Amino acid sequence: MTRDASDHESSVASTRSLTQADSIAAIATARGLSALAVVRVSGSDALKIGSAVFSGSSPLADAPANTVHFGYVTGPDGKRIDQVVATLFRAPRSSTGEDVVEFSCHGGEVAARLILECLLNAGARLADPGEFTQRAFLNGKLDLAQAEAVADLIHAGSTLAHRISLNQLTGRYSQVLSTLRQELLDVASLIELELDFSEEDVEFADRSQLTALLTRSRDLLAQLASSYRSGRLVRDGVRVVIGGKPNAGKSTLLNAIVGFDRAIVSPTPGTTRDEIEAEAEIGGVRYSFVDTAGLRETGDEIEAEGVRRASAALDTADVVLYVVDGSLPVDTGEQLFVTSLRRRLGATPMMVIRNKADLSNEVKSGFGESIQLSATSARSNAAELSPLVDWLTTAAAGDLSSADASPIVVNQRHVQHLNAASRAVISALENLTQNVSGDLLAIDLRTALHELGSITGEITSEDVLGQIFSRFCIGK
Ligand SMILES: Nc1nc2c(ncn2[C@@H]2O[C@H](COP(=O)(O)OP(=O)(O)OP(=O)(O)O)[C@@H](O)[C@H]2O)c(=O)[nH]1
Ligand SMILES: [Mg+2]
Repeated sequence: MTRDASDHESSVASTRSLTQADSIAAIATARGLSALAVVRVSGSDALKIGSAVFSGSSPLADAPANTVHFGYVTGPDGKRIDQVVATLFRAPRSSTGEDVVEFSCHGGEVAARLILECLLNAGARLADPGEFTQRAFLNGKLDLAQAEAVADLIHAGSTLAHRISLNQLTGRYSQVLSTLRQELLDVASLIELELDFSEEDVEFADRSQLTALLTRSRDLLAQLASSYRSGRLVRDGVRVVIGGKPNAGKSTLLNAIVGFDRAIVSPTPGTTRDEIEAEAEIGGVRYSFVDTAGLRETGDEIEAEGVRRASAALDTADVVLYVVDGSLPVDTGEQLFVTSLRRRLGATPMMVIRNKADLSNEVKSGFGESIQLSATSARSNAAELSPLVDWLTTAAAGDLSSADASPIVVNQRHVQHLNAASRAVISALENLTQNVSGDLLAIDLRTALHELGSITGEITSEDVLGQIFSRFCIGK
């Protein structure tokens, strides 16, 4: 079991030597008008470089760790550039694990840029995207899953996406994975030990305990992998396509859900042509609602293109709301269409909305699962939408009430490794029941360990690291 440890050491050591020789600087805050901006420098010369540009009551380089200093950044010509507060951290107790100085200066387009120029003049190099976080990873401040959570946190577009990323950043997810990995590592070591003593026919690893552990691992891996559907929707937002025949009230429903008159509503069938999109956050999740052209055969070329797009939009939806005009007699052709649409969508959740309940509250069966409402009334009375909202929050994003209790996977890279680990564990279980030789079992366990280690970065390659950190912005 020493193989993955040495893999890790060699890959990390070579990456470290490539990237950590110099001190890096960047603006850490977004461009634009703001009260404050932050420029930071990290590396073995950070204090020397920070000191060279700073004039305060005492030199920064001599200051103790974790201290804050008021003063000025001055240019090479001695002229003051901005009034700043410099915060100083000493290795290893800093975000990157290196010496770090952070200058809080005034916001706007100029001050931060000039301070950065001063730091570069004083010997720092402009940081690559994500390089601060990459250094934190290489210095053991964060594992890879936590480092990825930093990018997700920054990109979070909804309250829940933010919370899931924060849970991942604070290490809850990594903890679950590393506990699992450690347990598998322990039994894998025993199996390998048995192989060393193969002539003596001994069993160090209790087979019933091993079966129990592998069964538990299989279930946990399956649970994590299956949380990805919800996780992805929470991270990227849920695309809800509203379809149905002309005049059913699709645009009225869109307006009611988002709370403003986004789409044109009219009694003329065929009003909506292009897709109309509007966003709303519901229950902490970001939804993008897409109103489409009413589905019908039409001789109008423009409307026909709208219908073609509407039909294509249904196939790219995460969730479909199919609106039926409930005030009209049941159209058996439409019932057949709804049945075939459900089949076509497969696992994509779909709900039939029987609209215009204010005109007729007759229950029309034959559409499968449905919700009756009045989109017109819902525009002024949000309570009318409650059954739809309740269904959406569970159907679309799954049961996320457990987001704090058990980790939700949001990263496709992780799912691939989780699925590969899961396959290896299932194979190990099969080998165990069939009593096959220990070396096959050892191979399965090693594979599972390798896959789990790839998520948290115990095992990694420069290519993977490069790919992950290039997603970051400069300064992070
Ligand atoms: N009484 C009543 N009328 C509604 C309701 N929902 C929509 N309508 C009316 O039905 C007509 C069509 O509504 P739209 O929202 O434009 O219908 P649509 O499905 O977007 O139609 P197309 O864009 O033509 O496909 C309008 O006159 C709406 O005011 C409802 O719940 N009750
Ligand atoms: Mg419309």
